[in-house]
Amino acid sequence: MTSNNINDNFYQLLREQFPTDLSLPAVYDDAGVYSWSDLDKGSAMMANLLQGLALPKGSRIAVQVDKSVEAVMLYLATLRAGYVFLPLNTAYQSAEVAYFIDNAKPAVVVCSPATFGWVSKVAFTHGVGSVFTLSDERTGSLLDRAAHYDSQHTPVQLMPDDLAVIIYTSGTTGRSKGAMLSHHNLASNAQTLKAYWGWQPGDVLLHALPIFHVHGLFVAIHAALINGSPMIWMKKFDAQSAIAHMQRATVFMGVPTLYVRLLAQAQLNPQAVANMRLFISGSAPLLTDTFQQWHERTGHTILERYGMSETIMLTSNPYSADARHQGANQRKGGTVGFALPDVELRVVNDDGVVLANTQTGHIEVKGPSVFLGYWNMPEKTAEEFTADGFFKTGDVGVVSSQGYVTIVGRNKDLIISGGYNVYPAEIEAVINKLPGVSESAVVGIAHADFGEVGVAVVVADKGAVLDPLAVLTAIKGELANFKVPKHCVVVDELPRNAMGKVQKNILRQQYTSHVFASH
Ligand code: MCA
Ligand code: AMP
Repeated sequence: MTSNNINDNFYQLLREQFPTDLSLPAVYDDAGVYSWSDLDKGSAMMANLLQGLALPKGSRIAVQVDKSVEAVMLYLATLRAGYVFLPLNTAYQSAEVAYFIDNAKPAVVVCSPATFGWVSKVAFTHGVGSVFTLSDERTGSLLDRAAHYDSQHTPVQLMPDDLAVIIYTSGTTGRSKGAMLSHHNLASNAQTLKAYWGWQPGDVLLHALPIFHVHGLFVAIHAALINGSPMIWMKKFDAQSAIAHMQRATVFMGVPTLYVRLLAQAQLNPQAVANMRLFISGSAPLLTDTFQQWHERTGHTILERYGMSETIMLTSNPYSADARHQGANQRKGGTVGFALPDVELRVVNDDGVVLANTQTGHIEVKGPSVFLGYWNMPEKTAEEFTADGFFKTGDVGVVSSQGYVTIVGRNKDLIISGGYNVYPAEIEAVINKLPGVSESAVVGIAHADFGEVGVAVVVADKGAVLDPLAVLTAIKGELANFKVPKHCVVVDELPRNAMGKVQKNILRQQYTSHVFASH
C-alpha cells in the first residue's frame, strides 16, 4: 500500500470531517453533552500523555474499561499518537486478560479503578511499564495525569499500513489470536460505509453497543465521526430507553438480540421511530422472523450486513439502488446483501475451486479492509490466506444470481451468543481441567433472546460424581460470563463417529429438546 496523502493517520481523516463549529454537540451522554472540541482536546491531552511516556513505535495500549466517552477519547488518542489500541471486553477474567497481556506485551494498560487490584498485578507481572485507571464517571489516574498535558496535538505522521488496532478473536483451537488492523484498513472501511449507507447531514447515531469489539468501536463510532454526526450515547443497552432515544436519532446499529428485545416492548410503533432513517443489524444471523416482525411493527426494513474482526465489514444489503447490481435496492431478509465496493468475495469448494453463483461453499475475501495478519503468528496467518491473497473467512455461504450473499453455516466450531463469539474449544479446555471431568463437548443451541447459547455436555471420570451446576460455577471465575454455558448435563459418554470425532450435531439435536423440556 503506497500513500498519496501527507499523513495517513486515521485520526487526521476523522478530524477533517468534524464540523467547522467545534462547539456543536458530538456526544449526548447521560451526564451531559460533549462537543467536538471536547473530543479533539480530550484526545489531544491523552495523546500528549502517551507520547510523553516515550514509548517505542508500535507500542500496544491495552484497554479494559467500562463504556464512556473518555474511553473513546483514549482510542482516538492512541490513533493520534501512532500507538496500537488493544480493546478488551470488560467481561474477561484474570486468566483471559493474562493471556492477552502475555501475548501482546502492551507497554500501557488502562483498566477500571474497580479492577485495578488484579489487573495491575497481572500487568506488572508481565512487565507492563504503566497502568492507568479510567472509570465511566470521568475519574481515574488517566484523566488526572492527562489534565497536565497540552490540549493541542498534531497527529503523528504515519503510513497507511502502520498498525492501528489489535483485536483479539478466539480460535477454533481455543487459542485467541490478535487480528492486526492498519490505519488504512480502518479508513477505507469507514469511507465505504459512509457512502454505502447514505450518511447525510443531520444524521444522529444511537450508540447502544459495547465499544471493545468491531461493531460498536469501528462500524458505529467511525461512521458517526467520519460524517461529523453526533451520537446519543447509552452506556448499556436497555430497550425502553433506546426507544425513547429514537425520537432524536436517525440511525441505529444492533446485534439481533437488541432487535428481539426492542420488539418485546409495547411502545415500539411507527410513531416511536418516525425520526429514524436506518436500522442496521450484524454480528450474528438475524432471523427472518425478526426481520419481518420489525417491518410489520415499525414500517422499517432492517439492513443486515456481515463482517469479521479480521476484515471489518464485507457485505451489506443496499441502502439505496446499487448500480453494480442492476440498481437493486431491496434489503432481503436472511441475506447479508452484496459484497461492498472494493471487496472481492468468492465461494470455493473444499479443493479451493471457485464456484459459480448459487453454489454453496467456503467464503473467501480480499479487499482494503482485510487485516495485516495475526499478531506474532505468521504460520497461522499464512494458513488463513490463499496463495492468491484471499482470506478464508471460515463461513459457508452462497451468492445468488443477483449477487446477494447468504451465510448458511460455518466451518469453524463457533457459537454466536447475543453477538459475542464463543469458541467451544476454549470452554471445553477449561471444563476438562476440572477435577472429576473426563471430557466434555460444548454445543450451541437456539435461544430466543441470545440467538444461540452454549450447553456443556460433560463425562465424569470413572467413579467420580459430578454436579452439573457445580461445573458451571467452577468455570465462572475463569471465563467471561457470556462464554459460560447456560446449561450443563452429565452423560456417560459422548457420541462419536467412526473416526472417533465427537458428533456435535447429535448433541445439538438431543439437547435442544432437553433444555426446552426443562423450562
Ligand atoms: C450477557 N450475558 C450473555 C451475553 N451477554 N450470555 C450469553 N451471550 C451474551 N451475549 C450473560 C450475563 O452476563 C448474565 O449472566 C446473563 O447472560 C443475562 O444477562 P443480561 O443482563 O440479559 O445481558 P445484558 O447485560 O443485557 O447483555 C446482553 C447484550 C450484550 C446487550 C445483548 O451481550 C451485548 O451488548 N451484546 C453485543 C455484543 C457485540 O457488540 N458484538 C459485536 C462483536 P450472569 O447472570 O451469569 O452474569 S463484533 C462482530 O461480531 C463482528 C465483527 C460484526 O460483524 O459486527
Ligand atoms: P468476530 O470474530 O467477532 O469478528 O465474528 C465474525 C463472525 O460473525 C463471522 O465470521 C460470521 O460467522 C459472524 N457474522 C457476522 N455478521 C453476521 C451476519 N450478519 N450474519 C451471520 N453471521 C455473521
